[in-house]
Amino acid sequence: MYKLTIVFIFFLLTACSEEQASTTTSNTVSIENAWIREAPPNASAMAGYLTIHNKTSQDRTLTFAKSQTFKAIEFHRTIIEDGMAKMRHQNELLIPAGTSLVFKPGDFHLMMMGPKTALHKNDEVAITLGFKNAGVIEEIEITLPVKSPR
Ligand SMILES: [Cu+2]
Repeated sequence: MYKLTIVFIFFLLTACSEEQASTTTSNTVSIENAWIREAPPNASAMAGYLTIHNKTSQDRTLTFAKSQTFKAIEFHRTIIEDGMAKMRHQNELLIPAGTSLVFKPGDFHLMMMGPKTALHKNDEVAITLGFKNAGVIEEIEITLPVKSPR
């Protein structure tokens, strides 16, 4: 029931915020600036970015992401090692109370693997994020538009 309420609020917000940057708010975390980097139609993976705000007084841990549109979604971080950019898999990501976690090019990103359909600019992809707090998993659904980087 709790999850259903969150999803419902999200749809209400998106329905009337065409002009604004899309922001998903629940009574736990809020998400903004979510987007997927446009890639060639045959790309085996795509990168997704977003900002997660945890304005609550309790820590949250991002534990999974999933989507019907991709075979799997992992959390990665790009790091520079010996002058080379490498991607490190992150099992889960802690978002301490009162802080934000930013996924951006050259840093944390959603590694969205195995797109099941060719995605083009302006397509929208629904994904579900799972957050853990004191052993309870909360799922939040968001949509990410496909964009070309500025
Ligand atoms: Cu990656």
